[in-house]
Amino acid sequence: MKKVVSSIVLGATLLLSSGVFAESYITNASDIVGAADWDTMKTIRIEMDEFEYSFENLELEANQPYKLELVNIGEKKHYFTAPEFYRAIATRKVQSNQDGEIKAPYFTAIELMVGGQLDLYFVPVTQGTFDVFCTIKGHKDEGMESTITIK
Ligand SMILES: [Cu+2]
Repeated sequence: MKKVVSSIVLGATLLLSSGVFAESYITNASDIVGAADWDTMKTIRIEMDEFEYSFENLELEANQPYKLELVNIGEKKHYFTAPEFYRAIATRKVQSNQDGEIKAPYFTAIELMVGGQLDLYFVPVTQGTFDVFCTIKGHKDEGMESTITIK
């Protein structure tokens, strides 16, 4: 009997977590990315340093294609961690001009080495204000957090 109960609990947990997963990011991202007019893309350079991002609140327009150039101009590694934001956008790719590109349905964090640059290509979809912060120990406490608003 105990085994049956735990199977039911496990099944429910799997169902629940897969449902949450499906709702937690833009599932038709490739359609949105494909329909976007990338000739109208706006490029925004974001610099990361000790211990801040080069914006306090970044305002983006929904349905407007963007390239965020994430650049680490500091002397330490930094993260662009923004789990809610990445789930609110249709991601096209993350590209390094030197090393290639990564295509994924969404990201949760992007890490920049000292002197590194990665470009995030995406279309904002879900309106709201989302936190971005550095997950390296102590950096957020030093002030390395900002917000991104999709209007
Ligand atoms: Cu940092």
